Amino acid sequence: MKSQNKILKKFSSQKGQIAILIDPEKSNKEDTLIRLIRNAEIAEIDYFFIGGSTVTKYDFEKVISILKNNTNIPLIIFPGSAYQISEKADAILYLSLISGRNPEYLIGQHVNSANELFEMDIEIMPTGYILIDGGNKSSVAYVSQTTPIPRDQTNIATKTAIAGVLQGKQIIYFDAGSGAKKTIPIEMIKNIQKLNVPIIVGGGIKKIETINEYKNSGVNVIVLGNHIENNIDFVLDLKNLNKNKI
Ligand code: 1GP
Repeated sequence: MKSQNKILKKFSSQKGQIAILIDPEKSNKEDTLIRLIRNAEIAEIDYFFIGGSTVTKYDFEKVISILKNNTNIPLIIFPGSAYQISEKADAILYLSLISGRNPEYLIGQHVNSANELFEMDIEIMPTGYILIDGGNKSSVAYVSQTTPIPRDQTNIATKTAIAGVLQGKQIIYFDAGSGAKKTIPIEMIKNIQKLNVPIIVGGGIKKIETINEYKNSGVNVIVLGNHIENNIDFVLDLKNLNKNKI
């Protein structure tokens, strides 16, 4: 466990930073990953997130090694389960699925990996992970057997985020789920600005326009997964945007 909060400080330092999410179950070919890395370096992407709901340990370790060996872009684990941990990453989002009521994703998986993670030289980032209904059933909702917060229930989402911060979470992640039809409502983000913790938003983001809206509403890190898996060259469109941070 690293004592200094290098990545957390970087999260807090700017709005509109970009993370590319790599799900090793879907993206595990070395040549494709190298192309993605090169595009990400050209576009000055801020982070790679790595993880998934149903990824195997083999694919997770293979992809994390390819990334570690080929880029200096910070590598952050977005774990789907207890075995998705590695010292090759710079940090891990230590997720508690606080929109759900499944103890396995609130504490169970954490206990399973606690000893190993404690010994690792990696930054631990306690994160309140809040699933919002994205208009379709997401794999994370299915795998975690939890119900996302309805997208018109801004009050519940806000109270959940507040409770998370009061419990000591240092980051709030609003996720509409990978491949969401509808992205996280801007209103929800505005309501949690007062908490003064970095905000991550993801799920279904495909447009520069949406990214700009999030940036202007105070989102620190905007996550893109599916859309980039389907179109690696979209990363290059993020170059100018990245130069324009507020
Ligand atoms: C999902 O927030 C991420 O957990 C990213 O979603 O794959 O839809 O971009 P997408």
